[in-house]
Amino acid sequence: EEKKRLSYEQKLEVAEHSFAKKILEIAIEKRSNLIASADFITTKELLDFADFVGPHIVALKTHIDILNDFDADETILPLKDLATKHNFLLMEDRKFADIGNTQELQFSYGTYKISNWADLVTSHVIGGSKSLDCFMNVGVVAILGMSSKGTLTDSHYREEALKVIETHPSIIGCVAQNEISDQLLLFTPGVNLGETGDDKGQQYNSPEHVIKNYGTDFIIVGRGIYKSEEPEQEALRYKNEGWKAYLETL
Ligand code: BMP
Repeated sequence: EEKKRLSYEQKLEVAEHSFAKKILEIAIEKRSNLIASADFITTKELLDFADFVGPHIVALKTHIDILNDFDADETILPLKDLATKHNFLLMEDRKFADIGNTQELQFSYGTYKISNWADLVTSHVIGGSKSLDCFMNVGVVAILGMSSKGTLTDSHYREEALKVIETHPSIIGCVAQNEISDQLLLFTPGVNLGETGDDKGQQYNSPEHVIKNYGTDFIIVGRGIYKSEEPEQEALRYKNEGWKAYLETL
């Protein structure tokens, strides 16, 4: 059953976290609720893609550790320039899942120094509330439920995870495949217009399905866009589908 939802403007009025405000402002300005997942293994592909789809997205989601040729100067500096040029946020899909001390180290040190450049990071909440205190100057998107077949994020897990999520000030929203409260932003991956899944357990729904049935605020699309012949055109298509579905639920 479709239900009425709060508009991005209404969510912006009550948003407290600076990055929640930021992503809502970008959504309103660009009339987009699309996040492109840029799962590339070379910097050149990542940067070319970011430049092509940049005008149509609110955020670019990265798995920075899959790059074969990561280099802070060659990868991150131009990526940040593109984020500024096209006005999108950088969302690192690190899915932290450890104790606070280790997460703090993983967030700021090592090869990727995520805290230097990411606006948003994903994190499991399996380590409990205190483990999330290390994420400063960034918006945390908590993993509530996964899109893959057989995921362990069942209703009991999600109920307990929500207790952590709803009380932690660094968390701006959730990655999930179900409706959540209006106070949190809902990010939904597993979105594709042409496929129902892959042969590795991924499960897909359309933008319209997730936006109308779960109240998704931001759709996350990977292969649906970056594997297509014309990624820029395809990004525009997902953007338009996503925005149309959003308007229809107001
Ligand atoms: P694709 O659209 O190509 O299936 O990619 C989905 C992206 O979203 C991947 O980067 C994956 O890591 C991420 N993702 C997901 O698919 N399901 C989840 O539950 C959580 C994710 O972060």
